[in-house]
Amino acid sequence: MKISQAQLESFITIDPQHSKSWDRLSDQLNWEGKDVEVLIAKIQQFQIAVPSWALGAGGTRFGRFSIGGEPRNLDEKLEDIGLLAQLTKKTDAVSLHIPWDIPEDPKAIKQKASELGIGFDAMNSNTFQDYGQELSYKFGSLSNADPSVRRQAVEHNLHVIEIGKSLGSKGLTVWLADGSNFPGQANIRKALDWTGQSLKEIYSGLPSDWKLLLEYKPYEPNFYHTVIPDWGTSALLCRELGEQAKVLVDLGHHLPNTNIEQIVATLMYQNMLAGFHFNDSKYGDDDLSTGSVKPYQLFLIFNELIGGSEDGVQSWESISWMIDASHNTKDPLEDLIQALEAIAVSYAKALLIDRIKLHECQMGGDLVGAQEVLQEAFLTDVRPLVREARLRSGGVLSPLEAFRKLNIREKLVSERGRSAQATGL
Ligand SMILES: [Mn+2]
Repeated sequence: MKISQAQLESFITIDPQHSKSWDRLSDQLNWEGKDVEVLIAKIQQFQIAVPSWALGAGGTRFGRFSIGGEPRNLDEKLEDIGLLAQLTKKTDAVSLHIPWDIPEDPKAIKQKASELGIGFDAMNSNTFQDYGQELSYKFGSLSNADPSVRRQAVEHNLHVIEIGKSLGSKGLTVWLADGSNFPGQANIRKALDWTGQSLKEIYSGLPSDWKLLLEYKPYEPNFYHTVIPDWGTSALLCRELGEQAKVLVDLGHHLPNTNIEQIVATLMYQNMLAGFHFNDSKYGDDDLSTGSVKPYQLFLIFNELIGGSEDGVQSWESISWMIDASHNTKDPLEDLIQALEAIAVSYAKALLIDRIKLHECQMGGDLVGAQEVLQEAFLTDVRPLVREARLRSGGVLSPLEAFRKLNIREKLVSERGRSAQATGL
């Protein structure tokens, strides 16, 4: 389904409440010497990809509760992202998961996506689950002790690149579930070596204008050792591959209290940051809505991202942005609307940081002043700025309100059925 312009009209009209709050905030920003038009343009340009697996209700190992009206095929997944794009103007790309999203007719899918204003972000391969392939990944894929399993996993990734090429994607994301559950089970050094060799074969099939995004994760689904547990191991492997390979940071893939903004700063320092998978967590890879638990951490991450790009160590444009969360108790579309909003708000707050003053405080050892500079920006209510940017892009004032008042979920349920479950993960 697509929302007609007429339906959207009542959510776009000038709202006196918004006008008042926007007048107040823009006056304040002008007074502080900030260029409001530049801020708006930056927020408008910032687009975050949505993965196909975030459109259905996720599950846990204990079960899955369907939300109803979930997309049943790739066409419907694109339609859902089209809806999000219409309302929020904050997403313009989908990240596909192979084998679940293999297009029967790539040309037709590409056409449909472009009609919805959607492009194809990085492709995702699957070597963490057996899904009809010949050899099992029970004991690993790219790191498997059996060379024929490694070969199969390499071939799969090369196949994913081919599918991506037919759709206009420019990236391959590799998340490796490989590892071991018990001490002694795997030869840790050899598993890493085999992984490096397998990745080299995949990398050699990468088109020259693509990038390889290599993810890391400390534990789960393996609980004793993970082959690529941290950013350092990922960076080490990327270094061996070449310039097109960079480290992908998934916010949920860290042990509790890890200083993620430091990892971002360190990777940018080496021009090694491939991109982000946004989500939030309390304990582990919880896949909670971005910004729901630690909004200050997200703001500090954006502080490093903006600082690194403004200082010229790594360009903003070279970084990929994606949401990677799939919650099991929320309406997935409402969850994504909230996440897109939280990301935009964090980014907007970080844009307000007085970087000259922060630099002076850092150089002068004024730690109190530095904290004030950061919190001054963080505590500013930037929602009128984010709304104004969205309205000017043709989005609605409040995407969540529009989603609910237009009864979009009910319409999807009647169109697709109460028990329609999204395909894939
Ligand atoms: Mn991820």
